[in-house]
Amino acid sequence: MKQFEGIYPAIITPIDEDEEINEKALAQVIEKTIGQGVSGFYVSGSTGESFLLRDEQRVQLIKAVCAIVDGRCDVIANIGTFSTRASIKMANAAAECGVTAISAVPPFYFSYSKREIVQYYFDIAEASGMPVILYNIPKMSGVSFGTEELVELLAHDGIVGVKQTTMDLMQTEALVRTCRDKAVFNGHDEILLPALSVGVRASIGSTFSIMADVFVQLKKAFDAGDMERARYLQGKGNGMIRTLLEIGIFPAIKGVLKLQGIDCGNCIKPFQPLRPEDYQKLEKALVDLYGG
Ligand code: NGF
Repeated sequence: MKQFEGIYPAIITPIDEDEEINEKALAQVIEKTIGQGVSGFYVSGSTGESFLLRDEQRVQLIKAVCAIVDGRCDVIANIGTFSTRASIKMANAAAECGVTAISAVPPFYFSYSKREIVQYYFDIAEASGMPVILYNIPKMSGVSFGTEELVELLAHDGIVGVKQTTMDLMQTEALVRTCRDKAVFNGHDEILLPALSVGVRASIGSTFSIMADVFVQLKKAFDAGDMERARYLQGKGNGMIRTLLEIGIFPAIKGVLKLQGIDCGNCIKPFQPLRPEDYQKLEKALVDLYGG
């Protein structure tokens, strides 16, 4: 079974003024982060504003990322959407684009039963034949997976991992220990170091698009047993994350990329453009992170 290890930016979706995908900026973000040592990309996720994109835009995005990456690292595509049938259609399209694996946010809005959610994942895995990574993001999806439920899902041959966008490190530790042949991804960048300490080997995160180097170095320091440096780097990253969260994480990430010289446009409305005072805060956070 494929081993997933390292830092995976949950990539933003650059758009132009008409809210169409800007593939040139996408390529710039990908090249910058590959240069910083990432292991792959998580595309069409929350950070990618996937639920604000039209279906054909999601496919365009996945196709563009696969073409730009061109086999240099992994591409994981979130294909989850409102119905099982639509998710399978998106999974098949992603498979044709050449992704390494697919991932799926649980079905939301209607409060589905556990039985319905489990079957949703089994149906996607069986119909697509693609390796599936579960997407545990209770804060946004409203679906709180229990540990036993995740273990049951992970027992399926087609389900190869889970992305834990939760602060529940007790659950993450239990999954790493119990499901040894599966990939457990950390999903909150601000707790990468604690997640590594419970045995996690890979992390998917939105802020890696702007500071992958910090987190690549953090993991290297952890692996070398240099805890002082690992803690220092987590603290550096968290300084930036505090500012991003204060402003609004996804618009703020695009704001930082703009300050770094890559104009990815705004987020899709109803997200609002950043204000001058937001840029001032981001400029300061960048100086604190990388120096003047
Ligand atoms: O933004 C959220 C919402 N989570 C992201 C990440 O898990 C999203 C996380 O990096 C993701 O993987 C995706 O795009 O699908 C946070 O932004 C970061 O830890 C700051 O809190 O929970």
